[in-house]
Amino acid sequence: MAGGGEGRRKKPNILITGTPGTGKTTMATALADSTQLRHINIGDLVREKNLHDGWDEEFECHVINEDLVCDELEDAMDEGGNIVDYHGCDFFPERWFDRVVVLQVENSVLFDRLTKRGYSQTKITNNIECEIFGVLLEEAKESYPEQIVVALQSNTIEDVARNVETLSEWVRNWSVPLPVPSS
Ligand code: DAT
Repeated sequence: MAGGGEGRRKKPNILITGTPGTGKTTMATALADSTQLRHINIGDLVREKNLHDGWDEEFECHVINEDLVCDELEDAMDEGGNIVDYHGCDFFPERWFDRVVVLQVENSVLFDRLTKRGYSQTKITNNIECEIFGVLLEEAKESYPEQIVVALQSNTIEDVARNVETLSEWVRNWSVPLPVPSS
């Protein structure tokens, strides 16, 4: 379907993106609790439903099959009420999302989180470079209207609480967007 889905949904769809380790899953889980929206962790979905083309030895992750993921999500996204959590954002249809949240953290915090996760040195370096260069924020701004993209810091637990509160408020105030009038 080429557009128009945003006119049908009764609840908003939110994308939470950012470099691995910035706290997407932590925040998406808390936000889903607070709003009763559905949390969709794309990494888990890809593993559970085999929506990938094998394992990438260099990057130590599954090679996600973007078409299969989008097909899998289409109905839920049309319906609305989803919090999608993934470290990439340029392959989802633009019309799916009402808000795109890019989480950011300080480098030293990210280093500690990824080290605790047991990532290899190469993977840690790749991810810290991704964070330093603001790759996900850039990708989000290129893929979605700038007014729906918001960058939020997530260094501390207090940050999570504040961000969840702000976004829950936004969800409460969200109303179905008016259809764009045809000329
Ligand atoms: P992501 O889903 O972006 O890969 P995560 O939610 O799994 O990240 O979080 C990675 C680790 O960091 C995990 O142990 C929980 C912790 N964490 C996440 N956000 C945090 C925050 N704002 N303050 C403190 N710890 C946080």
